[in-house]
Amino acid sequence: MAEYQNIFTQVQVRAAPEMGLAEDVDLRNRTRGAGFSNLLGWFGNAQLGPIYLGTFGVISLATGAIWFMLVGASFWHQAGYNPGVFLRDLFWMALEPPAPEYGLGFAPLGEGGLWLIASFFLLISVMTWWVRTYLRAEALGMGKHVAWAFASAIWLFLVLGLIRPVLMGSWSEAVPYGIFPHLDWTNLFSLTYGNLFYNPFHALSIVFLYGSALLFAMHGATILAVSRFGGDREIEQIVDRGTASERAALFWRWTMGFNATMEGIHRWAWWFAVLTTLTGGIGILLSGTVVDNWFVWAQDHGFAPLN
Ligand code: 07D
Ligand code: 07D
Repeated sequence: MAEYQNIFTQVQVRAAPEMGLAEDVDLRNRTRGAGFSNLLGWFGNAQLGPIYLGTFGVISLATGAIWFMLVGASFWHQAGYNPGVFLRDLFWMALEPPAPEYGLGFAPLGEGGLWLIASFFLLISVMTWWVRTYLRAEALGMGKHVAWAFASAIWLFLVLGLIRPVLMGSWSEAVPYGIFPHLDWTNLFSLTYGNLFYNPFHALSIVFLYGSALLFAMHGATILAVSRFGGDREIEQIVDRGTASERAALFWRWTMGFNATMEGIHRWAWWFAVLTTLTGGIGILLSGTVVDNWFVWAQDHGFAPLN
């Protein structure tokens, strides 16, 4: 039986490109053409474009590229301008923030100043990308769910690199740019504050992270399992329940006694994802500002052994 395949689909539609809405959109900000790619078609929609750049898109891409190039230039310098060393040590090199003695002041370029400049550009890049998600949703008459979810990730990002360092009075508290060095920073953070596992907000963040994976797996699997009954048209099924929705709901009521609704499952997913970084940011913000040692804090609150 010919079935519609949801991913790695063998059927790729080819027609005139869908150019999308034109009302109230400044078309000068949008690329004119659109193409098709088989490769993209294996992963999702085969159509590439039109892409809306706009002022914020351009600022975001430009400042993001500057951040990336500054970090890369620092690595290139550290590698002694040797391509072999650069490639060999790429994952271990770091652009570090200034040392504690500089506090929140500026530092010489080679001693953290470059980290400050690069961070400024990264901040602009992430914030303008957020504005872009908000404005593009508004232009399409959509809700702002993506922008607010992204804002939750940005909250953790800001706590890690801006808000907490400012509260602690030193840029040295911020995260270095580097693949393994940022993992070393994460490990050291946990050790410095007496084992992050005893930070209840870290625990909550893990609950929502694991929960997100579980919910995503359950929802993705459920929709794939009923796509042969039209379940992948899930949004229509919210207002007009068909056999796919009925079966999907019944499956979960049979196996666990309860089912989410076709609409509600997306709210579950949204909240779980959003709460991962929202609770995480609270946990990081409290570390070193309000609580110096999470293990001792847990002892005080009766959930870590006293000796
Ligand atoms: C799959 C979407 C695509 C995004 C990707 C990331 C860069 C950075 C540039 C060195 C799911 C693109 C990466 C542009 C490289 C330069 C100049 C998202 C997807 C593919 N981390 N972290 C990674 C970041 C923090 C931790 C990988 C960023 C905290 C652990 C990647 C931030 C802590 C592990 C990465 C950030 C922390 C990682 C894969 C910012 C606590 C891993 C990420 C801006 C939360 C994993 C070697 C991924 C790994 C990993 C990027 C912050 C912990 C390099 C941009 C400080 C324990 N982190 N991270 O797929 O393999 O995300 O590390 O806040 O095990 Mg990290
Ligand atoms: C980082 C949000 C910001 C990212 C943004 C993206 C770009 C790139 C480019 C697309 C990830 C910007 C993107 C610039 C664009 C392209 C190409 C989200 C970010 C805006 N932990 N831990 C968490 C676990 C331990 C530690 C969260 C597990 C140890 C620290 C998560 C374990 C120690 C921090 C989590 C474990 C430790 C965390 C992150 C197990 C280390 C954080 C959630 C099983 C030895 C962070 C409160 C997330 C946090 C965090 C999981 C262990 C340290 C739930 C499962 C005990 C310092 N840990 N952890 O979504 O919020 O991050 O903590 O052992 O800061 Mg942890």
